[in-house]
Amino acid sequence: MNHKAGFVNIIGNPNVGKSTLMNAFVGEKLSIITSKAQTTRHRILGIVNGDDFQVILSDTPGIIKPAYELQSSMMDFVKSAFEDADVLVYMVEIGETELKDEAFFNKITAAKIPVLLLLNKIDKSDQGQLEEQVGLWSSKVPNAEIFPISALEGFNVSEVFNRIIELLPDSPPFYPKDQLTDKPERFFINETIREKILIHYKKEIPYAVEVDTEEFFEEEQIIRVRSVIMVERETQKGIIIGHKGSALKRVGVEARKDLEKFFGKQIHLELYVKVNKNWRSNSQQLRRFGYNQ
Ligand code: GDP
Ligand code: K
Ligand code: MG
Repeated sequence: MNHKAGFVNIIGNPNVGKSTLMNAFVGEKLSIITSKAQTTRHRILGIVNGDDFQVILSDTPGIIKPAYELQSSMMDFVKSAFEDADVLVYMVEIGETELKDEAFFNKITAAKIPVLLLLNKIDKSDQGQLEEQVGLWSSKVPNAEIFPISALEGFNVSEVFNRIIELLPDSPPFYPKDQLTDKPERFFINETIREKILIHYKKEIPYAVEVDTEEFFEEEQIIRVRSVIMVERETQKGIIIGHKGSALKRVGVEARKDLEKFFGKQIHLELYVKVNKNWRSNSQQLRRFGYNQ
């Protein structure tokens, strides 16, 4: 039996549904998903194993023009996505007409590897709009195979996955077959907490926040976790904590529930908030949070 294995990189504008697709493929909630742009800050690997295949997917932050150092580091993750792929997945959503960055777009149309263009969120479109969009994208990216999909509802997702496997080279696996991702447990804890902050706080608060898990102790019955939520200013600290701690408590309760599902174990989650001025513009701090490769 031939074994196939390779790397698949998912790129596209913010909010088109890249993380939703990645999780649909992997079947676990690896990437956090919200309706806000810039939810995904890192490059995240998800690994899907079968008896005769291993697909290594990487979800990337949406393509944006960098305005501060955190954002340029996010775009370095996207650039690296062109360098090591066997298949490129370029995702657009219904109604969209262009990629935010022209240089990236030119890289896609000039790619030497197979490109699958996924037209996502077709659950929100009608037949006429769908046909018009397929026409538009097939002329814009002639080197791509186009798949209309709904990552959220799972429509056409397995067809795309099967096509990816067909396109992968014959190769032994790159990772152990029971491994799901390259990211450590602490990373998922940080991301889950950050997701709740993105959901519950408005305006600039989520973008000023970084989460760092300082302790992770796995015992027989329970996992004990302590994480710090870093903000840039005292006022933000007050907002995160909320009246009598109610806002922070809600973040903690919701994050704990998700983490208990993910780890399949009881979690004790301790959260506290700390002011760490200008972490977003400080290279040393960014490295510490895993942004600079
Ligand atoms: P990303 O920024 O490209 O990673 O996008 P996300 O996966 O975070 O999704 C952004 C938003 O689009 C979320 O609210 C998703 O629930 C939503 N979304 C993703 N896929 C679909 C889809 O197929 N249909 C619809 N209607 N919404 C979707
Ligand atoms: K998003
Ligand atoms: Mg994402």
